[in-house]
Amino acid sequence: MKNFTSVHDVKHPQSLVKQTLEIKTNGQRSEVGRNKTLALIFFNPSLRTRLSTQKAATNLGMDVIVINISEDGWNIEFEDGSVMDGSTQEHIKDAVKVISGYCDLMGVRTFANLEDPQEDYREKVLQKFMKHATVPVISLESATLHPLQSLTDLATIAETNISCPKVVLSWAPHPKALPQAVANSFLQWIAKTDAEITLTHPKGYELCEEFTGGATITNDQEEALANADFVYTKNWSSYANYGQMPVVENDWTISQQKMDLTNDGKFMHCLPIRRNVVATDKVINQSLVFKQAKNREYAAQAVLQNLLEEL
Ligand code: AN0
Ligand code: CP
Repeated sequence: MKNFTSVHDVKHPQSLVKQTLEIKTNGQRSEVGRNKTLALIFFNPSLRTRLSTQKAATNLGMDVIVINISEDGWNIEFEDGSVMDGSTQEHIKDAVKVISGYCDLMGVRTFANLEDPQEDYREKVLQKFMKHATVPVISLESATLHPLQSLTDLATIAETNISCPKVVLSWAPHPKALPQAVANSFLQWIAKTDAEITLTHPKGYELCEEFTGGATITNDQEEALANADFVYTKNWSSYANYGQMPVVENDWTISQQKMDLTNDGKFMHCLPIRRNVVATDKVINQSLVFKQAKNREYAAQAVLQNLLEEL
């Protein structure tokens, strides 16, 4: 594995899932990262990704340096050839080259701006890192994908040992427009498993077709939930009407009554979650969300280990 930015960077996604669970079972400590440094660059907030990746790196004996670049760094210029006489002070190509000199692996978090779909879907910021970094790049969530989360989600499903599970990906309400990254990425990874996947969302919240192949799609949430083994829930804003939030008439919050339609289904969410908006307290309290959050550490460690072995 040369970089970790999507499922396409991974030769055998199922082996990486297995490796994640082996790390969980057999203990985390190793010295494979001794004398190596991981740089974590955040353009956007994070709790889980930041701490789990940092912990995973420490488990491998690595040193970690972290910067919230939007707050602590100079204002970054992204356009090639621009005359930088305005508010930006440092060009991305210079910043990434400099960061490369301080580390052996580099992680970057950069959310969608939800204004220009072309810019987001061609991964403007992540691609600049890929272009200018001289060390492997790990996505800590990009404009359109969140592969560390998806690897974790597959491992969390796999450790329940339900074969050919029925997995539902359901849209849920949220007061602010959110990216499609978690949902896109989950679909991309779950397609590599034996799961039967149903996607449900209100009209107007269709995802980019690049990611929905192989999924059964319905606007009827209750129909989708029938007999589900896993209910993966996430809000996202419109893709077609990019970044907008078309009005939704029905109640899409996941309640206990809705979970009762499932096959004793397990509720999943990447967190952070708006309680009693996305799902009710009762549903969240009986869910897999904390297992998912903890599994982020093992997934990050599996990814770091693979990248370190190829240095
Ligand atoms: C982000 C998102 O929806 O992409 C991060 C999720 C891991 N969520 C929020 O901004 C609330
Ligand atoms: N699930 C997840 O990526 O959480 P953070 O945004 O807190 O890192």
